[in-house]
Amino acid sequence: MKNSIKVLNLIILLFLTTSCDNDNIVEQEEFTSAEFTITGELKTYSTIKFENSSKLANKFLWDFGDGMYSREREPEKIYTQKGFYDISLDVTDTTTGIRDIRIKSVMIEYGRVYMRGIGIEDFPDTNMLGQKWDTDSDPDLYFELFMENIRVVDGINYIINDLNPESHYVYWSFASPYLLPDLNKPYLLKLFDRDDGESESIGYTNTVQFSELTSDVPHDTIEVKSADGKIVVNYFVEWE
Ligand SMILES: [Ca+2]
Ligand SMILES: [Ca+2]
Repeated sequence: MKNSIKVLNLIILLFLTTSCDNDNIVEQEEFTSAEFTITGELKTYSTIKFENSSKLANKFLWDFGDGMYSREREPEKIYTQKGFYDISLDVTDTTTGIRDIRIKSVMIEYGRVYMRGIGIEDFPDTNMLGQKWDTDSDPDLYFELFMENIRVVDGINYIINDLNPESHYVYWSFASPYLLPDLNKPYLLKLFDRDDGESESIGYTNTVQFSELTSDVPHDTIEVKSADGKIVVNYFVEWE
């Protein structure tokens, strides 16, 4: 009898232990937890998407770290300022009242570049034949800005006639800042002299990709030269 009670106790103990273990496993697997991933370019004025992979939660509160909040399950977000942001997702299972929070930090870089003017620091005195740009008077200068093979700014309206030959410095300020449509494409500037309705090429600069410059401390001016170094151009830019 004594032995059989012992065996029974052991069986009950085993059963309890097993069922306890099972309960624990079930609880751990189905515990409310907050989790998310961030997709998209981490740049200002880019749409960033938040994929919500939280478990056992039906109430969500997103804090984007810039004073903005959302209660959507999978919100989208556009940052307009460069900086570090702590993004938190606070989830609740309203039936159990269990809550969890997940925080991730992101660095948002500049996503926009405006050009507000172009400065010509220098250009050659003469053409390839060694002739002056203008036989009767001083050179007459204008530019065209290209993105790949597309002319994005036609500077013919900004032409400066009869430049002082002693000073090759010219600064063109745009009436309204020009937003560069694609920072990943190469930009270059072509310079022309114009007489009697005909344009003569002075030359063009090396290309610059503004996307390579957006992670750095932003500069107000970016200097670009021609391959032979005779044309020196400054882009005056603003970052956003
Ligand atoms: Ca000329
Ligand atoms: Ca002239």
